Amino acid sequence: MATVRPPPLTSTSDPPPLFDGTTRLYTNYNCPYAQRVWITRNYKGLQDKIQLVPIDLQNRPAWYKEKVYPENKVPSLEHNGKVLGESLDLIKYVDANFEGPSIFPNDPSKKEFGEELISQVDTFTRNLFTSLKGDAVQQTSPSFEFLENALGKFDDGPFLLGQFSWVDIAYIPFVERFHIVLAEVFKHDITEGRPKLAAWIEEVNKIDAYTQTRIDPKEIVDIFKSRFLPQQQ
Ligand SMILES: N[C@@H](CCC(=O)N[C@@H](CS)C(=O)NCC(=O)O)C(=O)O
Repeated sequence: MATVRPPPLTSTSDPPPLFDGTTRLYTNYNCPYAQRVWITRNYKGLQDKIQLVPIDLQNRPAWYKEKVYPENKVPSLEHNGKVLGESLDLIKYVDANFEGPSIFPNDPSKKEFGEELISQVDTFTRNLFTSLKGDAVQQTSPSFEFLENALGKFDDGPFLLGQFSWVDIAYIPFVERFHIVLAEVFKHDITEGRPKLAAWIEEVNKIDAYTQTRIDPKEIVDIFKSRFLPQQQ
């Protein structure tokens, strides 16, 4: 299903009519954290209930920090007269406060393993970004081995908790980026010798709620080269 992406708001854009009862997800199309909440909104079928408000982070409107979210980051969610932030909290909040299929399993062993994987996700992403300062192929390897092992825990589906869940949503934006960058810049395929990781990426890419949030791989490579890999330019 093709969707239209509204253009990002810049320093010269007027704010939307704030706190008028509309639920708004302030986002940026290139941000992996914001992407988590965008996937959640799409997966739960909330396209008409949660409006996307993209912000140009390079040329931010002053009203965003002053009137919406003092942390001045994306994502944030305007709902019921309040603005909340932090992508992992927002996944939970959207799941708990809106209709649509749940992305949290009921099975206690899946709940427990899910919490364990979420407790590791910041370390996982930090290690990926740190690897770009050294031998990226070698230094990212333990992170992708960790995912390969995690994917072996439940055999009732190809996702991290068997069925698609918030844990897949938390990890995939970062795996998407490093899969592309390692292939394009370092000529390394992170799925080589990792069949479960390969199947997971393939299956996540069958979910419209996710594919609608993907950005052009070339743009990812350009962003990484300019921000994290100046020596590769
Ligand atoms: N811990 C936050 C991280 C959000 C974040 O770092 N967003 C970046 C964009 S990807 C941002 O807004 N950066 C703007 C800034 O730091 O000034 C979350 O999970 O939501």
